[in-house]
Amino acid sequence: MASSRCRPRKDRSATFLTLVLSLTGLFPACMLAGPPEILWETEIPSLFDSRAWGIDFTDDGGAVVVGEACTEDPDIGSLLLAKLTPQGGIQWQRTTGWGLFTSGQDVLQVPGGYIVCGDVTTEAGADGFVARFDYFGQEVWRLIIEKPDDDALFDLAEVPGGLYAAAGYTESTGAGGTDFWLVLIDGDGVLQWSRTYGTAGSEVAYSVRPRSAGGFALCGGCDGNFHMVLTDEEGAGLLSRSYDQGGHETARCIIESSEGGFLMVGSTMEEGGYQTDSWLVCTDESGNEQWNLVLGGEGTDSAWDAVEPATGGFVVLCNTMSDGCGSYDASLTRIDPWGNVIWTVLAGDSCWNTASGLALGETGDLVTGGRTWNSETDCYDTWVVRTGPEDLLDWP
Ligand SMILES: [Ca+2]
Ligand SMILES: [Ca+2]
Ligand SMILES: [Ca+2]
Ligand SMILES: [Ca+2]
Repeated sequence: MASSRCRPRKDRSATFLTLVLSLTGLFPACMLAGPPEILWETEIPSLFDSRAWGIDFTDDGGAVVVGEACTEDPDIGSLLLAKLTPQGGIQWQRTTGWGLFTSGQDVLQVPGGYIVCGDVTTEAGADGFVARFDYFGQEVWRLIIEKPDDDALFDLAEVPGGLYAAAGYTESTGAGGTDFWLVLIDGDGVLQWSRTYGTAGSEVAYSVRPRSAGGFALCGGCDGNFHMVLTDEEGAGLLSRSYDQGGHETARCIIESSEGGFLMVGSTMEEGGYQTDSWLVCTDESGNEQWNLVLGGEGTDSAWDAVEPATGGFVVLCNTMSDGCGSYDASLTRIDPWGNVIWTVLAGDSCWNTASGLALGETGDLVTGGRTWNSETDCYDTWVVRTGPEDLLDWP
């Protein structure tokens, strides 16, 4: 790897501003926070390009990542599943596949193992799948949902009652073009129901979460705008809304905040432009916009995932070419519930470093998964970065 690593940037000016605002009563004390330290980075080497798409903490304090590992032929590849120890050591890694190319998009730790979703490409096109693996990464079952045209499942969420929801897009059924696609399965991989949401235009869902009021919240892109769908418990659509920043917008992640509204994060690109910025939209529980925020600089920026720490507000995972050590770096940006930036931590070296999955541990640790350029082997390796909890005590 390149030797010139830079240290995570501590944004003391933002911390100081937060402190001043807090002392003047404009901020609740819980929003006093400094950036976390990066505890470790792990590169999982592979013969050809590999990457993580999704990540979760495990009950032993380690992490599980899922993604894909290519072969010499970039059209042939396997699902990559790897387990890391709490210290970042590679406990095991497995590749498995059921077609020409199997891509793992998201992973959840569940009792006794892991649930994964993604897509399998065969000569006939792409199909969405959900699969279960045991604690050591051996397949327990798989559900490949065969439909005639292209379909994929990008995000997984645990649903009360031992059920799992997966969301993505389908070209095979629905209102035309691609539509949001939501499936509900039980812990044995039995499909409970499958629903689509869309118009004659092109809708792709990237994220799903169960709502505290019951039912589901989905987000993604629709004809160049952020798009949100809220459903009831049976998946019947309740609300469908788009959010436009005037250019081409795609939402990658939706989370419900403890206050009852939703945060969507993704990217926006000016009409006729070629570089994106990260874009965040926060709504109330009915999808009415409360605030929105563009994050980014001169280079390309995009937001991929978000979590809500126990102290409220959000941590957003972005990839940025505007800041950091060179090419892409991954950034974690702490946002308060009103859309103010509190701190940013950057991870990466002078080469390409991007992350697409973010998970929050019980003690406030963060872990991200993506890919990093390995200049010795000239290929992308799977890359995992873990931080400690944010700094709630150490003030300048
Ligand atoms: Ca298909
Ligand atoms: Ca459609
Ligand atoms: Ca737009
Ligand atoms: Ca970099």
